[in-house]
Amino acid sequence: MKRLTKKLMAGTFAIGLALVSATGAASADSSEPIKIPIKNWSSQIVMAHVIGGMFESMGNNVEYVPVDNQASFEAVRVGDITILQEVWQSTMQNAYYNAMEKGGLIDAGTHAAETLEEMGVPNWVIEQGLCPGLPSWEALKDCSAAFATPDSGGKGRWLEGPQSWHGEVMPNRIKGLGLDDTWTVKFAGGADALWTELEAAKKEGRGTVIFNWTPNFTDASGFTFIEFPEYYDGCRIADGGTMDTTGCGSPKGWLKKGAFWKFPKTHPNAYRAFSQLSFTTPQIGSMAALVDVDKMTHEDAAKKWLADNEDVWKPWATSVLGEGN
Ligand code: TMO
Repeated sequence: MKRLTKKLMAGTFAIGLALVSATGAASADSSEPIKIPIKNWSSQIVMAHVIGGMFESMGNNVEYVPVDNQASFEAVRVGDITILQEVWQSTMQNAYYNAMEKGGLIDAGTHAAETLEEMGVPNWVIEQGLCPGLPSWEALKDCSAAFATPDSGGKGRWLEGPQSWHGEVMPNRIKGLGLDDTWTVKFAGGADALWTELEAAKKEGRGTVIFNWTPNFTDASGFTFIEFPEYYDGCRIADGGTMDTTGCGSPKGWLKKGAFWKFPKTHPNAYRAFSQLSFTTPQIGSMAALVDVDKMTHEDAAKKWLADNEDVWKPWATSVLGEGN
């Protein structure tokens, strides 16, 4: 009996070895959960569950960790979360590179999608002539009255995202452009408040200027970003700029991934898949649309997205060392 068990065990071990060499993996992933951050906009949350589903298909354990956007860069640096799946250049490059400089955060590659995070208007604001001259920012000098709200003290209102995304970038922008006599910035409590405002303004037939971004579900529904003076590195006050330069617009930027530096060691297979993963603008827009247009839960949206897009993500999950890596 003992002999038989030993033989069986030896056989199992041999099969295990064969599997390992067939996939080319030097070692198996730890069973410790991969900790994936949950923030407060739709594509980020759906993508968290898409990536989590991919990891689970590979036999990994995952845990979802709600985290404040700015705090997430320190959290990943010290390993409280394992990955960052959406690092947007305009709102997050400083936190990203600061954490990297301190040590503990590594660059895990760049998505195919180009990004823009900028103030803008739904297309019908332009079509109805509520601010002639848009999308040039100079048009704002003469149309603020059409964008006043009960909370704006008679000025035109920009509805910015939550302050945890952008800090003082937009209030500084208004001052830098000399628009602060006629325009003011209010911060939304969350992304949903931006979409609620879009619907309310349309119903009431009034103008609205909101913060928005691409990739997003609004790529398909008609949204125009305002064209500000061109961005360059250092133009913003937080980056060493002055009142003369901080009127610059947002960069047409990158969308990066990041990881805790130990992730490639503890979970070599999951890390390899994550480093290869790259989403396009329509792919990320569709993740957001499943929630914000189709009103699915984030979890169901991710399940549907994974089922509809196996040809996109399965190659990353089954990739082996030496193939495109
Ligand atoms: C960080 N965001 C994409 C919501 O601007």
